[in-house]
Amino acid sequence: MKKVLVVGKQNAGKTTFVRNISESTFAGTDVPVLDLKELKETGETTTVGVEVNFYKDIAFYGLPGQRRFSFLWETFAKSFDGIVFLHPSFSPPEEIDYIYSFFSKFPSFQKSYKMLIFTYPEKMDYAVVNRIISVYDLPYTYLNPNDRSKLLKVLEVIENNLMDREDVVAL
Ligand SMILES: Nc1nc2c(ncn2[C@@H]2O[C@H](COP(=O)(O)OP(=O)(O)OP(=O)(O)O)[C@@H](O)[C@H]2O)c(=O)[nH]1
Ligand SMILES: [Mg+2]
Repeated sequence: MKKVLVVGKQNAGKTTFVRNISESTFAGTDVPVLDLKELKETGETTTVGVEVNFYKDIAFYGLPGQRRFSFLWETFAKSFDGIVFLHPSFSPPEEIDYIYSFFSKFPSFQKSYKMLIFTYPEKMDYAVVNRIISVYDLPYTYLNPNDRSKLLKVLEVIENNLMDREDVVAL
């Protein structure tokens, strides 16, 4: 069983990505977001634990986007075969810079399959996307993770790139 981490900032689309692999096998940990001024729910949700789903023999782990849950990133970063960075096409790069530097410190990172996925393709900011592509030099694509047929194509690419890699050994 291969292990792929799905990381990225809050609202990048990680839960949507992991859930749409297959609704029936999804295990999630979202809770409603509270507006602390109004003391009412905003109608949005955020992930407060780790979510998981399976595509063939690959386990996808969606990690929470908020930095206050980065103790969970730590645990899951100990061993992985692939890492998918989701980033909204219009968001300044600070958060992906932070997340990339966090995960790149772990021994699994170097040999892992890495991919950049720009979400919200309809809101694309070329300056942002070009800056990120040029800094990280990783395979990348655009995807609204609500678009399941495109998501399945992306999963196939990830699977093909993971196949001929050795399983990672936890250190
Ligand atoms: N229009 C559009 N909406 C998107 C896209 N990706 C995600 N969304 C929506 O954005 C909202 C938040 O998406 P989530 O998948 O919950 O985001 P997340 O990355 O899991 O966020 P956290 O768990 O808080 O870190 C949902 O309503 C999604 O349907 C996209 O590419 N385009
Ligand atoms: Mg989430």
